[in-house]
Amino acid sequence: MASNPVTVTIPANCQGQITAISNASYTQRVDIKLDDLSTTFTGTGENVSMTTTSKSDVFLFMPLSTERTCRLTFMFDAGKGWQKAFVNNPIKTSKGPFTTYSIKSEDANDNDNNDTDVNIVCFSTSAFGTT
Ligand SMILES: [Ca+2]
Ligand SMILES: [Ca+2]
Repeated sequence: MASNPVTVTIPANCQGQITAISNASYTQRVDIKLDDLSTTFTGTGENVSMTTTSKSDVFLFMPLSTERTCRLTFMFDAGKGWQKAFVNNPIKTSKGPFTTYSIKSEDANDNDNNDTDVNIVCFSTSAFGTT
């Protein structure tokens, strides 16, 4: 189990996107902070794209020349206000110019571990021209 908030590293010179899917009847919420950028995804239902504060199903970020930390706080509302969820350890995959993170949370006792399913895809802009 990971801490909540959980942090992952966005490599230098990477642009990318963050998306989140709900697989739960309780309302799901993820607060995201990346440098001075922040948003909140919310949603409910099975296999439903969660949406940001501005009603988008994707949060995009531009590359920076330095590595940075993305902080995510996973919550849910079972009718008693926002409570922190259990967060599974992020699964990191690196292949070619892509670095991805899969982070899933659990809000109750069924342990399907998919109530919020966040995917972060980073694409290195410095990969072009390499072989
Ligand atoms: Ca669950
Ligand atoms: Ca579920």
